Amino acid sequence: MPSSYLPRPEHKFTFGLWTVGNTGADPFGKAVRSALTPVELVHLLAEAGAWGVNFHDNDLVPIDATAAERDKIVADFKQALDATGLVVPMATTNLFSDPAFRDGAFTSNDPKVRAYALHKTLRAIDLGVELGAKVYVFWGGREGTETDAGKSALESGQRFREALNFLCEYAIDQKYDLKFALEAKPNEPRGDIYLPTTGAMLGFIATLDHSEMVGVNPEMAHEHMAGLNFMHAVAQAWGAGKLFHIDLNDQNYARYDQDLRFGSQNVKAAFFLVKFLEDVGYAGSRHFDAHAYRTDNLDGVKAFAKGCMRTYLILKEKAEQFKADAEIQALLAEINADDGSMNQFFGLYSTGKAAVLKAHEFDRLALGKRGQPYEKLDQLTIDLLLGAR
Ligand code: GCO
Ligand code: MN
Ligand code: MN
Repeated sequence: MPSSYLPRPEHKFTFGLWTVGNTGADPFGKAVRSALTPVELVHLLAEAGAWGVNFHDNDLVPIDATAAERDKIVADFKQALDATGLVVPMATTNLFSDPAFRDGAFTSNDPKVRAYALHKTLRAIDLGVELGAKVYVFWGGREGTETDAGKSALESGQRFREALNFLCEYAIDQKYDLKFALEAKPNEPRGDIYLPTTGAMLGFIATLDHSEMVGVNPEMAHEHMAGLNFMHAVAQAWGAGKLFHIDLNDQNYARYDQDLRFGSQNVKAAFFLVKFLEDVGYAGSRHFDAHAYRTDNLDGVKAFAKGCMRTYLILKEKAEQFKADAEIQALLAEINADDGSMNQFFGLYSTGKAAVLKAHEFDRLALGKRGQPYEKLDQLTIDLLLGAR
């Protein structure tokens, strides 16, 4: 029955250096695992079966590295990629760890910080492209406020827009084959982060000079922190042609950012998400932005990485079962039944169509009497997920 759920390159599973490299440090306690080098992390990911590895500029090259140190680190990293066959589909900038960014990067009230953020990102884009990245992620972790007394939300939006317009022009100018993906998060580390949801990002993207090269990188935990349905956000992004990347993990709704192993908390939400991505034929990276429990040692980190991919593949198989299940499909056919009699009213507007529609008599009471067998369908889904079908 079950396949071996082994990850293969065509599944496009990726992890960030910061995910498997997470040492377990949190605001209440120090690291519990020793830091591995980027080269060691590449080998760990290759052994786990990942296809790709992503990084922030400073996951790879420390912020205070000399030019010679940078070149050596990049050369070693490239060698590890060659040796393992891992690719770098995405890169990003760390615009949140350094104290310089305590009040934001592109939205900082200090013009010197805003200029430094651009400088750092230009160089990080060069580094990402050098290593093969085709998607460049922007997560504005510090772009926000604790108090709105001193920072204008309107002005911050304009600053963020100008920065992205500038960076788009840079990528075009350099003839880089690169798309940008904006990642939303409602809070943490700021009290409130600007553009807190994927929907807000989509609205913002439409205001950019080069909106065609800018999409989103929705993250499951972040939409859940905002109390939203992640799959719905992903569907909106997909429908708009803007699903350039995705961050998979898990989260128990409105808590601190938990970054749990994919599918470990909300199995049903994870199922509908995987089903959606597979049904529409999403062809981008399946990136896991999560980390192992602080309780665990290195063997737990490996189990975490394998677990993310295994759960995805199990849910993918469940999605196929859902499609092949005669009883489920019969219910769906009943739910979506359409005798075509209303087609005359849909589609393109015309004066005549509106007139005929206004004159049509509807049996409103009969419409209200029709129920839908969603309880039955949902229980069949649960049975399927729990292995009872
Ligand atoms: C978080 C974010 C980050 C970003 C990463 C890449 O909550 O910390 O999800 O992990 O995804 O900085 O942009
Ligand atoms: Mn996150
Ligand atoms: Mn993320």
